[in-house]
Amino acid sequence: MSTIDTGLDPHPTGAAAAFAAAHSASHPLKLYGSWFCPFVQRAWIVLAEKKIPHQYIEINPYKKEAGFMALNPRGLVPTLKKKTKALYESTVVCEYLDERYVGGDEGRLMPEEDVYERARCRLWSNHIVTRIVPGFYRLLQHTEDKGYPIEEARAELLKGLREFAGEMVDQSPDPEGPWFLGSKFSLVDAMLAPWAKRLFLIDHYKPGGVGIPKKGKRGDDEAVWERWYRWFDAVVERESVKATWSDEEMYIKAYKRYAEDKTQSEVGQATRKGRGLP
Ligand SMILES: N[C@@H](CCC(=O)N[C@@H](CS)C(=O)NCC(=O)O)C(=O)O
Repeated sequence: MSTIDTGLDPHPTGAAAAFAAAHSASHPLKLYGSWFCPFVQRAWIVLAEKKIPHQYIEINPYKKEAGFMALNPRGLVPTLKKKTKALYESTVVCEYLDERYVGGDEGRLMPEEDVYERARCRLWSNHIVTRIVPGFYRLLQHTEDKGYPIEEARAELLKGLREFAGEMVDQSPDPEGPWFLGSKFSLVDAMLAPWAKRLFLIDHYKPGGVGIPKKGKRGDDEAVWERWYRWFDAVVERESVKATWSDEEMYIKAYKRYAEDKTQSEVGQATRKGRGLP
């Protein structure tokens, strides 16, 4: 059997190693995760934002060990376990953690009073899940032998990012930001942060990189891309995002299998086959 995915480095490094170590003692609330996984980082960010006591358990989800499959028949991380109950799917896990635990400086990460604003947050989380994240993998996994040019994959990702930034310009209660909801960090920010942090991998591995147009060369989109960078600069500096991040070179190593399109991960296979992500 190929070890391309199962042979990944087994532990977080850098700040994420310290965060994992600080949450290694046994606790009834357990997060099963993998240091390299952006879906896990979503849940990790919410745990950090809300200062939720928990136990972090690092696993390799590609090994499909029986004990893990019994918790999550999909065999994916993040998987959350609370006493005898389990939950999975990062968006579901994050909403659960936000609703169940009140703590942290920010309080709830979804708007509480305004039902429309809450629905709008779900709409743009859906945009991240169905547009930006698939676009990220399609560009990162692009190779010369694909039946479409890299420009097509790049345009798809840029469109998703531009629409997200455009929404912040047009609709945010405070268009200055920096967050999706203006001055308040929300679940929408946590949903996208892990891929924002990983955009550098596309610049590292793919000719032309992400390709966000340079200042002064953005035509009608100048304000939109300015807003994108205001959000991006804030998100990569957010304490919860930095605390759940390993050493940069470890991601470069771990994502080589995506860049060469050799991963057997479910995300990688779905991207290759043009199917929806797991
Ligand atoms: N839709 C899932 C996706 C989770 C996911 O794909 N996690 C990856 C790691 S980044 C995984 O567990 N992969 C195992 C596999 O592909 O076999 C979520 O949002 O939680």
